[in-house]
Amino acid sequence: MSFVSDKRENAFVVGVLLPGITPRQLDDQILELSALIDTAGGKVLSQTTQSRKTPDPATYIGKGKLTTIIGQADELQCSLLVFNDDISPTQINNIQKKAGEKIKVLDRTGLILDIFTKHARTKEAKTQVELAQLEYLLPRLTRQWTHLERQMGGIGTRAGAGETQIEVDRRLIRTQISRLKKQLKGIEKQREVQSHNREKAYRIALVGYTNAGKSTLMKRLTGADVLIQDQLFATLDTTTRKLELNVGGSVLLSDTVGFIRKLPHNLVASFRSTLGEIKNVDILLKVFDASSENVQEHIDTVNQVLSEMEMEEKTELLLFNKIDAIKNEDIIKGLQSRFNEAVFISAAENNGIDTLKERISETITSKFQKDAFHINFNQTKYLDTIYALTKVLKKKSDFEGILLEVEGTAESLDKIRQMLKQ
Ligand SMILES: Nc1nc2c(ncn2[C@@H]2O[C@H](COP(=O)(O)OP(=O)(O)OP(=O)(O)O)[C@@H](O)[C@H]2O)c(=O)[nH]1
Ligand SMILES: [Mg+2]
Repeated sequence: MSFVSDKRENAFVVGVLLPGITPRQLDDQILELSALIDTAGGKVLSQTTQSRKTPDPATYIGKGKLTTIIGQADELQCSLLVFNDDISPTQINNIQKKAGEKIKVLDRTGLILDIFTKHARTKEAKTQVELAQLEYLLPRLTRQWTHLERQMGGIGTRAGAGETQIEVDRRLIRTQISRLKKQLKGIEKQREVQSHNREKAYRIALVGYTNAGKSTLMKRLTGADVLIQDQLFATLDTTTRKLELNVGGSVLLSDTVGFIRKLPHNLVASFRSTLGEIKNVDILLKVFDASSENVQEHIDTVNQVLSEMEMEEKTELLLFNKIDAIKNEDIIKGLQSRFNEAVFISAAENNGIDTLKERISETITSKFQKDAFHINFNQTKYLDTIYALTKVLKKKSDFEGILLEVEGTAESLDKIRQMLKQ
């Protein structure tokens, strides 16, 4: 079920320049919205912007302007009118009334939800998206909307539980929402068990703006066969694989869903369990597309989402990817001087990957502390765990057992101390 039909639909894009953003920023946002429309399966035929102090309470954009836009969209045979912002259910309904039956009105969240629906593969992702969609739909359920969806199909009507649920009343949707929430809780519990099993490993997650090249890097570093696409939100599920690094102890790397500015709140909330898997990681590898003009905005967005998830305090390594796509050397130099701790790579062209691995190893081992353990002969069953958790520097046998000099994280050393006490 999705908002967008298989056939490319023509879209008309509407942006409003409100105080607090510059015309240039609005242009960037509209460019990104066009990429989202493209990913959803639409094609932008035209766009327009209006400068306003506040949105029109009834129709978001001015009423006169709206009439003009609808006329133009009609002429161009656009079946989609997409707003760059999130607009209220009442506003959408009012605009939809004016637009008539041939044009569907969609806001940014509706569009992103549509892409998530299209890309969800696993049961978990599907459940999360369905929940987000139902929450989005609930206040928007009107007779007109229902009617439209049946008439038109395609972008904007793939919505949640769509065909089957739209007709039923809100009470049923609420029941479905609580059922999905329960299911997700169950999945979360399962996850906790899994991550408990992974406790022995050092954990790293790739996070960053969508389309920055996280999955490409995941594949480059671990060989994992993850989906790589020049689309937004190609990855929805977290994939975790072993990363081979010579630091002593095992290291796991996770690839995750990308972030985007104005990420719908429903989605952040329902993707909490997916992202929950990376909540306990030791290092965040923050990946950004260095060839994008909006790199600073991407960094701000990612930091903001991470702080909403209370993960802003984690140890991090900043990565600028796609340096092969930068023609002007000064851009790299500029980034290097602003972010002198960052690593510059091209995941696609295998450039800078060895340096990256070294930096990851250094980051892990810089937190290592040294300790020595005497293992009695009746404790040799613990040796495997000690080798898994630490880097063994020296090993000496004596009459009573083995003396190991090791280094590892404070947590690992603590765990071994507890284990040996038993
Ligand atoms: N030029 C260039 N393109 C790259 C590089 N790394 C990735 N790409 C391209 O960027 C696009 C996105 O790559 P992905 O690895 O899917 O990006 P992602 O961050 O996982 O994206 P989402 O999962 O959609 O959030 C693909 O077309 C890749 O081929 C790079 O180093 N240089
Ligand atoms: Mg990806």
